[in-house]
Amino acid sequence: MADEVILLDFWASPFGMRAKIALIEKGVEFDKREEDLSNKSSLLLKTNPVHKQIPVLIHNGKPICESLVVVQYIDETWGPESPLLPSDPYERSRARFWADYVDKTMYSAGRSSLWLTGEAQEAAKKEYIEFLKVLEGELGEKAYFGGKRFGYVDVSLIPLYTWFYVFETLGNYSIVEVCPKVVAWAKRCMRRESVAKSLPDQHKIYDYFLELKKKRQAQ
Ligand SMILES: N[C@@H](CCC(=O)N[C@@H](CS)C(=O)NCC(=O)O)C(=O)O
Repeated sequence: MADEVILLDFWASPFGMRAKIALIEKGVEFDKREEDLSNKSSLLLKTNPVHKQIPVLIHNGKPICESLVVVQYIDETWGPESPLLPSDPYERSRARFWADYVDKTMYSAGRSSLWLTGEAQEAAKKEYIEFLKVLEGELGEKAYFGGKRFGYVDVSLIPLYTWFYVFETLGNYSIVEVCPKVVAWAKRCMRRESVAKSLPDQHKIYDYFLELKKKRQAQ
């Protein structure tokens, strides 16, 4: 019997993009179900009762939550010939370290730089740029974070590229000026089918964010 693979998703979510990239990389067919996050489906509430967040991957009825856990599950379940995580334990630990760094730093600083105001916003923006510079240093002259192959750290970070235009426009700075290698890496990743198919247009994200901000301010 064929596998049943369902992804509970929201199109603008960088976390959902991680799962989609990994599934496409592995050639897994999946049924993508768009969630209305202001009116969550009973399936989402049932399959992720702890966080009630997307993405949730449901494989033959079994739910897997948290995007990085989902990506690791996909990596371990399908396509061993094209692994996302390295097989060497030390290299694996490094990949996990950098994906964790992305989660702990980039997402929260990025969010703060968009939602805070005044001095706090300026501080979050500076912090975001500093975090990006650390990633620029780690990438160095490599094609991808793991070396020559597209892998786990790339999957964890590349969704943020869709939000770069929002950060640059609202923060009034240029990411390519501070982190040219990261931008060249992002463009390299965008040439992959898995990434191109999973990342929405940066302008669409910008319009979505402005709309979201307007709605929240009106509340
Ligand atoms: N740590 C989670 C974060 C997931 C997350 O923040 N999902 C957001 C969409 S971007 C969500 O479902 N928000 C709805 C809510 O929190 O009520 C992961 O990596 O999967």
